[in-house]
Amino acid sequence: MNKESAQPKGSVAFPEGFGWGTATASYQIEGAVTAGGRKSSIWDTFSHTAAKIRDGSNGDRACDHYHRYLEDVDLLAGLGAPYYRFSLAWPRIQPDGVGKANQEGLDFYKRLVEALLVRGITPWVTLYHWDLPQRLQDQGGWPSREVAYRLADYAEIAFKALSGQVDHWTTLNEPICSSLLSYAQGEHAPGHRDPLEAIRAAHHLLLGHGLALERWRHEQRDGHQFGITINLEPIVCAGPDEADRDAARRVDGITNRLFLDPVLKGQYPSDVISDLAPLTDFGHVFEGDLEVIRQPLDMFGLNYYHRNWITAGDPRSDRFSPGTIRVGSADSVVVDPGLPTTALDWPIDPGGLTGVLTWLAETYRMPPIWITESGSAWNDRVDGDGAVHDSDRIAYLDAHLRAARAAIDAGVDLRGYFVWTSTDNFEWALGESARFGLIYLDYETQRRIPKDSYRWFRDVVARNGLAD
Ligand code: GCO
Repeated sequence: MNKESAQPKGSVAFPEGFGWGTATASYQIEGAVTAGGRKSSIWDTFSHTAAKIRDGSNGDRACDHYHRYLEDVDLLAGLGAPYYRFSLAWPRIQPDGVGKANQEGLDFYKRLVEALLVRGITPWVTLYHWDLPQRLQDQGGWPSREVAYRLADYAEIAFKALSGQVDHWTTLNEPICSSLLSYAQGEHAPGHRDPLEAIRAAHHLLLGHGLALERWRHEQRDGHQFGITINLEPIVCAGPDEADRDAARRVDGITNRLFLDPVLKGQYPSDVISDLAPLTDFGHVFEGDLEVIRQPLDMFGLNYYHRNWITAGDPRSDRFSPGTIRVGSADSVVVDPGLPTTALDWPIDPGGLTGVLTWLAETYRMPPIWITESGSAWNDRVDGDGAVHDSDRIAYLDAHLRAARAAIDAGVDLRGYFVWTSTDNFEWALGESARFGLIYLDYETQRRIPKDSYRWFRDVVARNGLAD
């Protein structure tokens, strides 16, 4: 982190009313996977499949937030951040993904929302953060168009139950993960390796987004705000040749523009359509779909972790990083930019955050932007004094907040910044082995220990900015 701490310092103030918060996702924190009528999601199935999760863990216990939500909400209140972003578990609300609501599931979220509101915290709901009811996967999952309509029904049920108290609603979290990573790269549930399934899944997720927004707008009252969260991995061309530039363009297309362009412009990028021509003629895109997908948005959620540096090359070479190569980009290579890294070997790249924010504002007609996730994993441990001294996380957040402020200075309409995440939780394919929280979790005892970064972020929120 030395390079980071060598960045220019000095106090930094954020605009008045800036939206500080933290973010979580249902399967990552709730545990209690059979409580209250919940049935299995694709993540239950996947995490119980041998060798899918790095440390062999699963989400059965996670943070046991389903039972301990009051303790968690008290910890959020102690942080003082005005927003809390969380997702609803579809298999709690509609255990088979279809039909009438499971009242017990809705009641849990009503209690949670109530607990947040009485502590002055604004709830920010994500409808779908990847826990598709298993029954819908058995019927084809996201490669099947039907599931988009099921999402719209679920969106309506959730909205009718909670919209009296919840103003902020986002449809999807990171559709690239629930399509390409899940159906082509095999890394996320359901763990398929079929590029065509993945491209169809991407479209049906986006269609589901549009259909859900239509339902919400129909029921809308004053004060409701609607959006989507997309994660962007800005691509840097890391080689001198035309072939390198083409590789970078292709990876950017499939990673970023495949999702942004339909949502913000109502079209698929023409270069991505031709890149994918050997695979599909996009016959799964029906007339009118793109108008449904491109809806007015009140807010755009950006999740940012780092850029990727790409050259042309043979993916079987030792520079190949399988996790980031996408459908239609097989002859491209991710290269190491030589930046300091987090415990997951992810580059620490705050400059990319300023860059992507300004690029978005210059390239698209953007609604107000919120950073709905930014954070880092470290090998945290409880020290002899009983505390968790996570100075690397503090330096990381400090650098990214300076980068966010630089984008505001450059004219970007950035309204908020949510740290990923409040408490250490089940990090998908990495299980319990990656700790992203401001609060340390002892999984065995379920004890929560606020880390140094928790107190640091509390002070940032209180002063609405960074100290010297
Ligand atoms: C994602 C998700 C989060 C992750 C976080 C850290 O980006 O994958 O939205 O659920 O836990 O990003 O990887």
